[in-house]
Amino acid sequence: MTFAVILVAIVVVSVLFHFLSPWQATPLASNWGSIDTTITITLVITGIFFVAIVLFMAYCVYKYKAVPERRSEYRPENKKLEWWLIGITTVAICALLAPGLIVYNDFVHVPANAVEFEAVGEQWRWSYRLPGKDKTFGRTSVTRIDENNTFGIDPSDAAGQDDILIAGNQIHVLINQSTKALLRSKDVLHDFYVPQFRAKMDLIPGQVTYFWFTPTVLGTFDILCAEYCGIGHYNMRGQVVVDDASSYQKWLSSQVTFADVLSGGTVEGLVDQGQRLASSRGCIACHSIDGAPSLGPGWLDLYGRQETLSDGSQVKVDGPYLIESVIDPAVKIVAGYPPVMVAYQMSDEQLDSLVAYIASLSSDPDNSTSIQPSIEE
Ligand SMILES: [Cu+2]
Repeated sequence: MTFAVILVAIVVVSVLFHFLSPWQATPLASNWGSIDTTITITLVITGIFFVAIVLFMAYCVYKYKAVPERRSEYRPENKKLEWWLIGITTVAICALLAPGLIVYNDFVHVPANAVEFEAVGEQWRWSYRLPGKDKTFGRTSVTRIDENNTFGIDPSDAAGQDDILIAGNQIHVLINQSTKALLRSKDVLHDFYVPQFRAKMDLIPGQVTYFWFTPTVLGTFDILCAEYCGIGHYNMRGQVVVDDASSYQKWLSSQVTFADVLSGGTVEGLVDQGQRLASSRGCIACHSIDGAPSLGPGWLDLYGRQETLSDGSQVKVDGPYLIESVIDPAVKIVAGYPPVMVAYQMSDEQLDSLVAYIASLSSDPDNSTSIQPSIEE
């Protein structure tokens, strides 16, 4: 009897939890209401089966409880019941599968008027490319990827010259405009997921995957990597900003093209160069710049500070120490942090710019003025 009551209680609590739980879906912000419908259909069908099966178990536990002297009934076969079970199960499985197949078919059939953007994932950040005025992306190849050509665009392909390269984790899209997302990965599996759009797709190294969506609500939405991709996975976040036409044009006009990058673009100072490097090489995935806790030591007020190392010794954070930490991070680990950073190869100029950028995040003026060129010619 007790066991039957527990089973009934499990059913009641599960159903109540489903309706009363504070963890409900975020409001929909795209055209993919049909994905919500599919999830609802799945929940209803599996919910009905869950309730029916557990209640049937409770009934059997109660009705057929052990009674001394009573013998088990023997019913070797019941053709009629078997046909019913086969029929109901078949219908239910079709009802579970069919809506998903129909919606997925829509999800990868891109309307002709869709505009495109490309999202490139790597451990552990996002970057984006737009096709530019010719509406055609330039050819890419992994063999062309280097620190100046982070997308691996073929410079000899005319279609690539006007491609717009977006630095940083934020992409803008136009409201009520069908948009195709093309997805590439530089290293391992990632997954592009915007919960409010109900849209997600894996990034697979060596392939270009895609889907489309139409954003229907203005605002900023988080892009989450939804495929476990290494120790910094939790921090692999980006943002998609849904703009109206005028804000979108304003944003677009401030972006640089591949041709700008090839020609050296705008002359930038050492600190700006370091900031761009920190973003493009993914440093900021593990080192926060605003004092927030992160996988490695945060950079806010780091320069000039005394740090305690894992062996108990002290070190002052200066140029040479920072450079050593980039090119050979395992030598001096700050106490309390895991030894997970991989060694980075950078030119002397890049290392200097990175040090200048980290020093610029230090509020102590003595520290920022005492930057020494750390690499002697
Ligand atoms: Cu990822």
